[in-house]
Amino acid sequence: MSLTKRSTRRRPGRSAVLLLAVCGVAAALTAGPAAAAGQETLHDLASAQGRYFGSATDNPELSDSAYTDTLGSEFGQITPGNSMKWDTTEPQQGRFDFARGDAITGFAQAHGQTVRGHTLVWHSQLPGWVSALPSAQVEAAMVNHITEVAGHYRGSVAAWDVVNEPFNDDGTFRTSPFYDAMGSDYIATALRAAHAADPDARLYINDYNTEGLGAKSDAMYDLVSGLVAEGVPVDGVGFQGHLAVQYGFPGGMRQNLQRFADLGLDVAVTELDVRMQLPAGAAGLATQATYYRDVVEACLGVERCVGITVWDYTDKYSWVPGAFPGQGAANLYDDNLRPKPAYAAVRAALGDDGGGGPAGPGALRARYRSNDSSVSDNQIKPGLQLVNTGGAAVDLSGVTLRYWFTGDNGASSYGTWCDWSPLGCSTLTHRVAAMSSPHTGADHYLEVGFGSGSLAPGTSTGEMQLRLSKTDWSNFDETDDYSHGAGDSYADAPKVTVYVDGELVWGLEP
Ligand code: 9MR
Repeated sequence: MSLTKRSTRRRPGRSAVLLLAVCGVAAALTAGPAAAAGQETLHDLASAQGRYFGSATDNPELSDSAYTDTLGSEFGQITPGNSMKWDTTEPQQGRFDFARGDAITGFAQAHGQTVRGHTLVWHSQLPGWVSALPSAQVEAAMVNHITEVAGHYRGSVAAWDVVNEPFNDDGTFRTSPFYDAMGSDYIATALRAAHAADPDARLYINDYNTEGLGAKSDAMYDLVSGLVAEGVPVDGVGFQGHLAVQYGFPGGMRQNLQRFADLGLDVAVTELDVRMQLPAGAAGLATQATYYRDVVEACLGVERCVGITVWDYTDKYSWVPGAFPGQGAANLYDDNLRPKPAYAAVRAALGDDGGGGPAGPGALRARYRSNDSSVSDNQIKPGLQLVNTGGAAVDLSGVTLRYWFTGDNGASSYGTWCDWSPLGCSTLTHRVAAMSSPHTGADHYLEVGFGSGSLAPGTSTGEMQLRLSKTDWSNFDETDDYSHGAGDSYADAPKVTVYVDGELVWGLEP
């Protein structure tokens, strides 16, 4: 993205962003007009819903200008992945080094972003001298660390993860030099020290595997309920959101966030990523997109959910492959900084209506619902919509959509029908084509085209009710079909692909 574009993009002023970050309520923004030619950013979309949308980053990445172009424009909040941790900021007792953290806050200030400080008290990335301290000296060292670090960043960090990862997965307290020296009281002591050092920062406790209802989130709930009751300065709970498609989506995430909000606390998704086994296939990326969408929806469903931070926005700089060998592809953008289906899913969940979006093929997306009452009869009935999310009309004459399925046994020739379309079925073309190299879930596709016409900016074709069968009317098993979904209401469908003049512009082929 060019500097010119960046400087004209819609961005609330720093004070507005800060206000949002600290208020924890959905507030309407009085932002300037969207850049005429620029698509709204993730943060623009989130801001319109009273939230921020942020990304982690790290110092080595700041020399990658393609990376920083997007970091500085698409996101309204950043979190240093490493550079405010104890081993960086106080590698030797009493010797503080803020150079790397300052580079992050400097970047944020230059780009009108807020910063979540991460993290003051954590069992990991702790220099050896802390673990070697006699127990009686740990509290003073911890308070001094918090006082110096939070004091240094006063005014440039909007929120702190004061205590990170205090729990084991079973909900018991994790041992650490702090817990060993002070028991669980170290948490209240740390929060009080942080509040004294920076009374304006929002103070969080942050953990992973607490996104859904369960033993660990119950433990967090009990902890913060007690802190609130005692008047300890805690403002929010961070839910890291390191998810994996192979482990399922956390159960009851919205309800879980809501119960913390009901204590009068802010909640935030602080480190979102969704990993999978490599190599990433279309199915994994499509599932991943639904996880990102569901996290956004959970946050938007809770008024006190102040924002979402992804744990870096690109696979290029993900921590996942290093920590989980054989896994990765966890982020919104791929290794080449190209948006993945999850990016479109997040945009849609944030309410992107395409206003001010770019003209042209990149603005098209397919939506789908199943119109089938039976997945095992002799007809397949996809309902499709084509949406132009952009700011200019799209000529439909070169546009096609593909719905991918398996023919199963029986005839290899097909009949296709359009049962209804507000465009008029006579304006649609449809046919079934066989794939030269079948893939899992697909050996044929239904191709839908438009003889002519154009799709105005921000509009949809409306529902196109399609139907197909084999000429021998033998049955299908649709359950394993690539594009098939069970949903009976329209949703963005990255497994229904869209082409302009034969070039893929939306979705992933099988
Ligand atoms: O992203 C961080 C990575 O670069 C470090 O190597 C790693 C070391 O533990 O920490 C990563 O960030 C972690 C965060 O600070 C706390 N939650 C889990 C994150 C992923 O490990």
